[in-house]
Amino acid sequence: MTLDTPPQDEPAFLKGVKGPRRPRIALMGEFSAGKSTLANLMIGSDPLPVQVIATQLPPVWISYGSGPAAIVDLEGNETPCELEALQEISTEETAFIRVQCKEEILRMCDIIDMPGISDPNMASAVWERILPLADGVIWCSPATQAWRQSEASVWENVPKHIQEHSLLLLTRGDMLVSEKDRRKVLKRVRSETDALFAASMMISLTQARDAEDDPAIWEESGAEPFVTEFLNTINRIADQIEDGSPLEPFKTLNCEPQALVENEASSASVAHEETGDRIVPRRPIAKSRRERPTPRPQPEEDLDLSPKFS
Ligand SMILES: Nc1nc2c(ncn2[C@@H]2O[C@H](COP(=O)(O)OP(=O)(O)OP(=O)(O)O)[C@@H](O)[C@H]2O)c(=O)[nH]1
Ligand SMILES: [Mg+2]
Repeated sequence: MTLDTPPQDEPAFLKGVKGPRRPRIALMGEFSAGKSTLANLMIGSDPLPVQVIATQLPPVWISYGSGPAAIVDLEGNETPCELEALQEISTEETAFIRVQCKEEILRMCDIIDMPGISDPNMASAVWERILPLADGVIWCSPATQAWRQSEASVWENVPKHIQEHSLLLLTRGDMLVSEKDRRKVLKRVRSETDALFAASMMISLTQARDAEDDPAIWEESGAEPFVTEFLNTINRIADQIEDGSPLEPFKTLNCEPQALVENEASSASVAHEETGDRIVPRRPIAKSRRERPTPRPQPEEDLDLSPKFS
């Protein structure tokens, strides 16, 4: 595998991707490590049916917009597709599946949900050809068997400039019995991955997903430090994107946990305020995936533009 150099020329399959770009974050890891659960948690609205982002699919590239889902082949030709029919896709001929939705986090970055790294039914080329296009990776590794040799051997070939904008996320933290066990695993993994990631932390994705509006459960899940590190990472990448940051400036506002912006119009108006060119990490919000709060008018100080971690 040769992943050591950034792509000199953009591959043909990117010809439909035009204009200034957002930071691109790939979600990677072994089969069933929690990548798609994380994608849904980050995006917040479960834009894709579960089976669409399950195994044996090519990378699913999710970005801000309202266009139809499309299969993008290796030459960059796009075929609109029904998300429900994606099981029949040819992974050899497909570069990625493009999905767009208008969720707040996608104003900050594109998210690429990758297939598992050692899926016996899928050639590694399927994710290897997309990986060099990512600016950073969130590597998911189940805490119960964290950081296996197979993961380490893939990661050691990932370019340094990607590694330094990447996070190691130990998922399934809830499967470890005690806090002592969690600390022990995290300590071991940190010593084994020293300098290979910008930061590493443990999370229970299912707990974070189910936290709804309960800040205590959200905090217990480990999601809070992850969100902070994630936003710091996005900020660093945005700073380094040479062709001008396409990002909407975000404003730091103190807010209560329930103060969610669900209304796109009000969200956009605040997002356009001139507040400098950095995105500032702010307090994450747990939000129900089943019942979205009704949009309600709020004074500007109460608005929150945090990623929707439902
Ligand atoms: N208990 C627990 N279960 C989790 C956690 N994260 C993910 N899961 C479960 O693990 C299973 C696999 O999760 P996915 O998100 O589909 O994993 P994936 O990495 O996308 O899997 P592939 O795409 O098939 O490689 C699902 O049943 C999730 O609910 C976690 O933090 N705790
Ligand atoms: Mg998946």
